[in-house]
Amino acid sequence: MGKPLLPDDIRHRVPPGQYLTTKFPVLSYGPTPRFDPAKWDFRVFGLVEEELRFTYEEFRALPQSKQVSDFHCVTSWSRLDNLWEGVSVTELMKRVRLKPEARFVLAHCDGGYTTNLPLNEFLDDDVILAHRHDGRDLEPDHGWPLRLVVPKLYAWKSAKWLRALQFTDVDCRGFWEVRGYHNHADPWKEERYSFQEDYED
Ligand SMILES: Nc1nc2c(c(=O)[nH]1)N[C@H]1C(S)=C(S)[C@@H](COP(=O)(O)O)O[C@H]1N2
Ligand SMILES: [Mo]
Repeated sequence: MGKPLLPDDIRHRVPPGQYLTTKFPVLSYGPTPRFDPAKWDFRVFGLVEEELRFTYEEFRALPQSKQVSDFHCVTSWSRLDNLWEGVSVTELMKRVRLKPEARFVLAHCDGGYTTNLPLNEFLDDDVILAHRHDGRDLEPDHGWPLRLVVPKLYAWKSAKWLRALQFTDVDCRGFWEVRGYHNHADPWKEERYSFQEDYED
């Protein structure tokens, strides 16, 4: 038996090689870090005129917004219409003065996970630093208290337990990007593996 056909408007939102789920699987390398609000901070450093450091309270006091977006994991599940709440990157960047040489961002997480993005894609208006998903605080396994959400790229770029953003002039590959995953990760181009990079412009 074939798979039931999806309505066109939904089908066009599912990248090649992906199937839909309404579950929210947990994909983590390593254990879920413990969260201590007294010790937690969020930092912005690297190619900025002034480094920033927010305590948990300060970060939570920043203006909030909501985004609805789709989430595509390279292991081939996609979850549509996720409601994310938190601080949009647009809002955060009102407080950051980038040096002109800044061209890339490296996200740093509790536990040592990292992932890299080109600056222009990080600055996209759907990128958000989220603490809530579908109307609830994030579960610890899904990145509580803060995760990056980058809807247009495979979900390994959506760093959980985010603690810092580093702006750089050279591209520094992150945790999965040095372990065989594609540096860019566009699900519509199926940029899954680093060996594919050799065949691209
Ligand atoms: N810090 C951290 N962030 C991470 C990961 C991780 O292992 N550690 N896994 C990534 C991968 S591979 C995916 S698919 C998504 C999964 O998010 P979820 O577990 O909330 O579904 O988180 C990404 N962010
Ligand atoms: Mo993933």
